[in-house]
Amino acid sequence: MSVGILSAIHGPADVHALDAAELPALCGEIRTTLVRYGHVHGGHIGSNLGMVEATVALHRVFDSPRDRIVFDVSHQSYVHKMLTGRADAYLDPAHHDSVTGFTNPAESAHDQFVLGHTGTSISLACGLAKSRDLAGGMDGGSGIRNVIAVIGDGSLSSAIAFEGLNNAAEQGGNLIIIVNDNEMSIAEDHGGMYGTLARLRATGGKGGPNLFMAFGLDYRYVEAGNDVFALIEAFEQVKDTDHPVVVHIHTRKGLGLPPAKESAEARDSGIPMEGDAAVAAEDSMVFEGRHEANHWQDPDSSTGRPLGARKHYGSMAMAALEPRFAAEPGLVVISPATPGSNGITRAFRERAGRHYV
Ligand SMILES: Cc1ncc(C[n+]2csc(CCOP(=O)(O)OP(=O)(O)O)c2C)c(N)n1
Repeated sequence: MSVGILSAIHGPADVHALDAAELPALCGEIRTTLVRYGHVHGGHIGSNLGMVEATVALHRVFDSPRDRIVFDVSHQSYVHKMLTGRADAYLDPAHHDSVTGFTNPAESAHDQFVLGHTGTSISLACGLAKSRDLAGGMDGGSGIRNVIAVIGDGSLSSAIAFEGLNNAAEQGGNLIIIVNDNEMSIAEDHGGMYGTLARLRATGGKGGPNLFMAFGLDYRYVEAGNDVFALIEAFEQVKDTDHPVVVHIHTRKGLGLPPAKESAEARDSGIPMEGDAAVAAEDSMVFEGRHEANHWQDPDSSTGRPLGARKHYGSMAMAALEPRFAAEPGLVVISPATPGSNGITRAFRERAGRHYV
């Protein structure tokens, strides 16, 4: 595979120095690298594949680490790591374990926090922006300029994300919130907020009610969230903003993986074929399934496919609970929006109905 551009990126300055015409090829190289890395190593590949162009555009427009990028969950930071001196960890199988799957300041000055919980990025970014502004603002003593929070639509429903949105407008000052809307959490999104997001997508960001404007925030919409040039233009417009602004980008999770039905990875992983969108969402799980191969136990008795240990245990637990639903109306299975990796299949979810949250 050709990775001539990526392997010459040792930091954001190298992304700045590229010819604009090279950026789509860089995105292509990153995508190929992610897919190969996923085969060998496992990881949250689907999330990262959807964020390739946005991450390249962020590092093209902004100047990390003076401009601070705070990822939510941080499971979509592999591309960021590739562009901040850690490309080798993804290019060379011998170095695959030299980085963690999440951001980590011990790894790089370009990583702000160690985290894995959903919903945290906006509040954390508010804190960074506040410390900047207390020290005299963008040109003050903190050394911090633009503060950028990246959050997925799935994570956006977290209570702490709402705290961050609520705080941001009153706090004021420079804060850029990138809402990476790929129409999926790890599995499908749930909750009343998602109809609002869907209407915003359907109307090119013009429809109402606008959740973000209701919080008192400025708002932009980018439909072409996998077009690196459209993203660069949008990010340039908000760079150095003097007030909080949401940039809502519409991206495609798992972009670059073969369609689910033909996907050998999906077949091998034991993930049920749930149609393109759902499988795209659970691509990360596809590859995690592969990663769990070391711990594989018995194959799924109905499909003969191997199951990861966690999924295996989860599906046994669901099989034991399901017959009890009829007699125990208050019995409920609760998942932190990670059904696939816990053996809670879509078919089970449908059969469980109100017994599944
Ligand atoms: C507090 C908490 N609950 C649940 C999870 C499990 N989890 C990890 S990522 C994620 C949502 C991912 O969706 P999104 O934020 O849209 O990001 P995407 O992967 O689609 O880019 C969830 C629910 C978690 N990490 N933390």
